[in-house]
Amino acid sequence: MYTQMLTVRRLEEVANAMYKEKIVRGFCHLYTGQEAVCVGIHSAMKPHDHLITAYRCHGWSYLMGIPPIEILAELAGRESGCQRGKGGSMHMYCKGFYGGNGIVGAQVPLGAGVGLALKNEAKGNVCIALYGDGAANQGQIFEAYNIACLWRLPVIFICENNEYGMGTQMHRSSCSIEYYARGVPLPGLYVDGMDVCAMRNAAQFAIDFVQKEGPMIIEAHTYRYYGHSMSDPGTSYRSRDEITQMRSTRDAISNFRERAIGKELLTEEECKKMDADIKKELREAGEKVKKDKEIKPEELWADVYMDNKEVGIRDTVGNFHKHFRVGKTLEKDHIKLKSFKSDLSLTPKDIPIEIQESEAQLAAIKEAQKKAATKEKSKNKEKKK
Ligand SMILES: Cc1ncc(C[n+]2csc(CCOP(=O)(O)OP(=O)(O)O)c2C)c(N)n1
Ligand SMILES: [Mg+2]
Repeated sequence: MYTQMLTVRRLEEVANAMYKEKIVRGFCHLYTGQEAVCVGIHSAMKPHDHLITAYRCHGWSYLMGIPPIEILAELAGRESGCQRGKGGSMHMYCKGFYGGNGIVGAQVPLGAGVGLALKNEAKGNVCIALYGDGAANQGQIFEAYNIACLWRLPVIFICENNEYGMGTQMHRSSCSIEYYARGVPLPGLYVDGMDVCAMRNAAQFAIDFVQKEGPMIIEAHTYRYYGHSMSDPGTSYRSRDEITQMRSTRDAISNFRERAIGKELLTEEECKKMDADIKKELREAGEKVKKDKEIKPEELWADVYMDNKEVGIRDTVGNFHKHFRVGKTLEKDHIKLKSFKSDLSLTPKDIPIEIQESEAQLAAIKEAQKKAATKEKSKNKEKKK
């Protein structure tokens, strides 16, 4: 758990540096400060458990099985990225890990849906759906609680309360900051999210509980050290003192290190060596990624859906893009509802109307281009004459 927490922290340091060098473009939300939440929960999860989170997802991507070098490559938009550079910071996925979601709160009902699939599969696994204090007041969160409770879905709803939603402090956005108690009749646990052992214990309890009793909530009280995203210095709505205070008294990594050394599970030297090795490995990964290339433009519309039922991609008017797959396929591994049968026998008459329209438009465009070319030819002929 110590190496994992350090890896998450150093990974974000490399991401931060790559962003400042303009190698990472677009969005980038760092998880620094919150490492105990992901590492503690992950250490209690079974390999067949599933998870979905919001956009602060680099740490989770690593823990769910994406190698750090593929995460850095994804951030840099390179071909060797876990999504071939097309997802970027907020959209990373692997077996049992459904991202990486940029729409605040949207991952919570999705997580309940994954829970429904798992219940149908009846293999005794659970889905964990994480969201922030900033998402906790949305209607869809309560709708997801409700249906998950009615259907006794094996879902753990985890509110990562880092005290801020962008620049808004929790007291200003929520009339009750007891996020663990807001899902009545769902039971809730309040946990120190800066303590990796507490997070592990809570997750162990919850994984067992939700399989037997249905969903529950965990509030992980944590803190983010950097601003909301790379474009936010993070000091206009909170004081530098507050951040320094958190880092020096509640830091998950240094507190765990002291505890482990105190109990003679680790030595100071071992800790230093682990840190140096991880730093070196990640720095080298960052350098390697910079030399990688981006995908070719025609791959932009590949891998749009996994089980696509339509031959063409809707609304790509004028450019009739077909579904095709280039990236790694997860098809064999993903969960399928028992009642769900994908339609593999599509015949032309089954092609949805939008695509037929699009085909007709494409034909019209081709016709117009042909006409224009003939006109151009005859013009040139005239000129020559
Ligand atoms: C539906 C929706 N509304 C607004 C936004 C803009 N937005 C991005 S992050 C954010 C704050 C979320 O805060 P929180 O859930 O506490 O997560 P944290 O950033 O603290 O991890 C908002 C409002 C969005 N992405 N999606
Ligand atoms: Mg927050």
